[in-house]
Amino acid sequence: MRQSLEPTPDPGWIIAHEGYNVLTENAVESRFAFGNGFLGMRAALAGGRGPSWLSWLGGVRWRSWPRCYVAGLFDIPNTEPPVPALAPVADWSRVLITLNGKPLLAHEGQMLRGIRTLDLRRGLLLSAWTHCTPAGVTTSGRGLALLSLADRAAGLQLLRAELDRDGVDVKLEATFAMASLDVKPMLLEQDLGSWRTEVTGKGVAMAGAATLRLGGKLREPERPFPLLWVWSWRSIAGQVIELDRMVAVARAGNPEDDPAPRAAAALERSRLLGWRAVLAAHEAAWNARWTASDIVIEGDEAMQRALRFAVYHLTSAANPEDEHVSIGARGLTGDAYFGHVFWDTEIYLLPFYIAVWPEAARALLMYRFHTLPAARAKAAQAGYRGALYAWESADTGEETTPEHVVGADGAIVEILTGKMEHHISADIAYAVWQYWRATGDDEFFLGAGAEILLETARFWACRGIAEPDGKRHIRHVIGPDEYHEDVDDNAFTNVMARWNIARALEALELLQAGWPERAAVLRRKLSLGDDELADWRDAVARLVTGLDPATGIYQQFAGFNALDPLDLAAYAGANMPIDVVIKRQRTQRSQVVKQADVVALIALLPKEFPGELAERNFRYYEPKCAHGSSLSTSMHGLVASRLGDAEMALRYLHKTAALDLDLDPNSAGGVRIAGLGGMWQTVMLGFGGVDLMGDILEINPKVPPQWRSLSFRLCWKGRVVAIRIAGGALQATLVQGEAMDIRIAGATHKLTAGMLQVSI
Ligand code: IFM
Repeated sequence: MRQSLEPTPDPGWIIAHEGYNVLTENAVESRFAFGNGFLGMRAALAGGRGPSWLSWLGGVRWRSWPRCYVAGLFDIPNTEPPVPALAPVADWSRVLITLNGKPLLAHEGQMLRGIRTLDLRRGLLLSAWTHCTPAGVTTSGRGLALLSLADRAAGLQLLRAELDRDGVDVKLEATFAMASLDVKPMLLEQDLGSWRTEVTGKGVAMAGAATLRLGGKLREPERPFPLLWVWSWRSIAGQVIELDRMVAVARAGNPEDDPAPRAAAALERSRLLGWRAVLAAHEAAWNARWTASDIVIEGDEAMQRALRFAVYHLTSAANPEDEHVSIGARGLTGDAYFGHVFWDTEIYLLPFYIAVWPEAARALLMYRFHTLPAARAKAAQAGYRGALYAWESADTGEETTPEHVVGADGAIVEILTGKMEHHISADIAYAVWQYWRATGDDEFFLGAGAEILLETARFWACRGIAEPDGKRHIRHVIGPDEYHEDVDDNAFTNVMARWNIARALEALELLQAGWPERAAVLRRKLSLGDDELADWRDAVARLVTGLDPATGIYQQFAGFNALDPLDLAAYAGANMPIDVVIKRQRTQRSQVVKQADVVALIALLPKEFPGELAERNFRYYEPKCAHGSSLSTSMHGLVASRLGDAEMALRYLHKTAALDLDLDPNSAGGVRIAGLGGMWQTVMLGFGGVDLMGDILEINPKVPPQWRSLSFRLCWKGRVVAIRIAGGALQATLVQGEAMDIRIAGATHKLTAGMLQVSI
């Protein structure tokens, strides 16, 4: 049993943090968060007093923020402006220990050892501590917490501790600490509680069970209140204290649905199994995920661990069983962005799921299908046809971007992204196409994907208006570079829009050829006539792209080249974002890019940048980018690696890895999951050279010379293929599925049972 609470011995699977620092604790809690796509928890110390704040000159900010989130449980809290936000539920892992009437608190007395460990291999948060109180009583112990990947409703907490002396009056309370005042209690029984969100009327139920053993003997708890267990006893030195707690959670989407019976049934499942079997099933589920998704790098230990950290959080964030939720910008690890879903999911995360967990990718795309009606409504409201997805989306798909926020100087700042950042529609279409290409999931395409492609294409054709210059323009948008608002003909937006329309036309042709009846039904459903298709073709031909044929440079948006040049290198030492350093207005007047924009386009549509074009545009825009978003460095790393600039690519890769591993204060609001997905892309799609968009699986590796080998698995149209790149050769093994074609470094091979080795 002791083994269960000890980390996997291989350091390649371990992220550990020793000590407690009030300034970085909130970032540690995000970094060590754990989850299963339905539930997510921040890694606050179980023995703490709960949320705590740190005062600073401008007010207060939180230092510890224990939170348990349930995917899709959105309410509209009493905030200004009122936008839907994930409603946190009870922190079911809180433990309060009192020794001779005094609470045992980490920051009082002396913490002789306090270490939190993320066991990536097993999906566990582990802790170990030795603490001496001001009265000189030493306690030591270990903890384990998990949210089960085998049964997403279930959580488990184990605590093992001992005191160094006899005769101390000990009280241990295992509590369910409520996090949100905005939820109304509906039911409180001994082991079961149920609540409803105030405004949206969604339900959540939590059931709990706790046992305590002293020296191996079960003790009966007092139950003074539902979901509270209290034990009191007099200590014996070295006597082992064992607390086992199980929790089960269920969500209900509407007031008619009662989640309580489901939570109770889930708890019963865990109880029947017992904690060892719950733990074993969870570890087996993680093992299966790692078999599918582990990437092994020989020659770069730090990157090996960082990459596993990324895969750990990506795995913790998704739920293939729920197609009505998606992944917010911080997963279920923090409050930043209120749990809202951005383009981050389709552009930064989806390639990972498509390649190693297609079921999760499908569920995420189905979320976009279920929110298509809201996207149609948003387009219609703005005067367009087709589907304009919400820039920030929650449960219904309606636009949830706050219309304004209060800036650091107290002034109101209008937020225009919800009104203008339209490229989201093309980003979703891109993900749909990529998923279909890589999986061959025709059922998804026929039932959902094609409709998304057609409706987004319809939006773009309507959005790109013909003007007297004979071209079609997309005006009044914001591209990925959000420093420049309300611009015309943003190259990223326009080229993605054109690509979206072209793929919709191609999809329709494929549908008509392969499934003529389904194509006819869909066209009837969407009232898609020949005239409209002709207009789409015209849009493909006439949409402005921003490419200057004389220079081979895509102008980021109309007028970008006329802005003031800015020497970013002169601000290299500043530890604030450039728009704070030079202020908003000067930023808007300058040729400074917030995050990969044209560079993101090179990454997503490399075929639009043949020959020298990719290199030329990358070298032009890379020095202009201030990386004011965590989404930026990975795209630069991806493009640099494809261009063969391994040194620069590695630099960007390590920068991306540092986002959450170096305890950047911005991690406090949750891990930057898009950065983690981007890291995976730099390695797999960049250095590994995997192309998920082709007609057959294509691999053009460019592994940096520092790495002795790179090995991974990926799914392709129902097969599983294992790849190892080392010593100038690529080995491909068909692990599962039928023989297939594979293109390696430009040459096509047949991959059958057994191993294929190709010199590269
Ligand atoms: O989607 C991003 C956006 O591109 C930059 N600001 C943060 C958002 C959420 O991560």
